[in-house]
Amino acid sequence: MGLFDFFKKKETAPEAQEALDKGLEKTKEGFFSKITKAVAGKSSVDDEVLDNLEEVLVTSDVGVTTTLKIIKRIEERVSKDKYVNTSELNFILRDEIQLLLSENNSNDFRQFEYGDHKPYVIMVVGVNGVGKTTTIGKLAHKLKESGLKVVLGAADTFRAAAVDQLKLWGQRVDVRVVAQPMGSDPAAVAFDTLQSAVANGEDVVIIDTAGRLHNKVGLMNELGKIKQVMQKVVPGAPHEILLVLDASTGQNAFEQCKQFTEATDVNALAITKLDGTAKGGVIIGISDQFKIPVKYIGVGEKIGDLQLFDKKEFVNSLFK
Ligand SMILES: Nc1nc2c(ncn2[C@@H]2O[C@H](COP(=O)(O)OP(=O)(O)O)[C@@H](O)[C@H]2O)c(=O)[nH]1
Ligand SMILES: [Mg+2]
Repeated sequence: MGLFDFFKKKETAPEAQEALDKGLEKTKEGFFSKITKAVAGKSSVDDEVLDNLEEVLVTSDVGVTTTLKIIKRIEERVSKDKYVNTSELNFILRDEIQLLLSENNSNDFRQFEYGDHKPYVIMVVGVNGVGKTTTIGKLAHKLKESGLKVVLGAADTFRAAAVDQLKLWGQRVDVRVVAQPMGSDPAAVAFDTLQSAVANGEDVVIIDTAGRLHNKVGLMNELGKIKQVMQKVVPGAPHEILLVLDASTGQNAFEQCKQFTEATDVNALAITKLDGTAKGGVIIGISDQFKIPVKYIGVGEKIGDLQLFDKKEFVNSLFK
């Protein structure tokens, strides 16, 4: 089985769709009841309806810029025929959100080619508590299930608990973890991990980092140094810089995305904790504003609660 073939499996798995629907429950409830209220008693899409809709999108954490874009498109679309009913408006809104998402990053994870890189190196970044280590554990599990040899590097050496937590995930999913004592140089851990991955012929390396957002220059230096040593061992590494964002933080997630994309070459996003929040709309705004593909979504704390982000499924689920 090729790299990342587990994607294909997911497409047909009804339990994945179920988990997504369940994970988005809170977002959907908020979204829907608000839309229903926004258009209650109206038989046409007038300025008031559009204003209400705008408010719904903004309060669903889609973000102001993206909301205005969506409203403008709906305005243009209904300008000819203002007499659309609620279900038609729902359809138009769904359609526009889907279009917007597909314009922003046409690359669905399925289409990415990983086969040329061995080991394929993923550096995971993001502020404390967003779900980096958990996402790494879940991802390692999926990759291992699909027959790949995976190794994890505990380069979040800032807190002892962080190293232990990764080791625990390593035990749970039965993958090797390279670690040094707390306070060690994160770059040295990354170096060791890559070197041993090459020696062992492992397929995927995932490096956990502390990603402390002390200040931009500090972050840039820290991540830059890790990248540099990686390249000494595996030219072109890291192939993926995965920024993890916690959906439940809403607008803070936008700010973190801004800071991290300025500090390093983030080329993939994971949005976690969609299950616990009504702020799932952040995915729409972040995709639109940063044009970085959302690859993974976290819909729970369990080992199986990581999914590939599928725009169409996501929007369908949101409007179900
Ligand atoms: N409900 C839920 N909790 C999550 C998800 N991802 C991570 N968490 C929880 O978020 C907390 C912080 O996660 P952790 O991986 O330690 O974050 P890190 O500091 O970025 O490494 C933990 O309690 C995780 O169980 C998710 O998708 N859904
Ligand atoms: Mg961690």
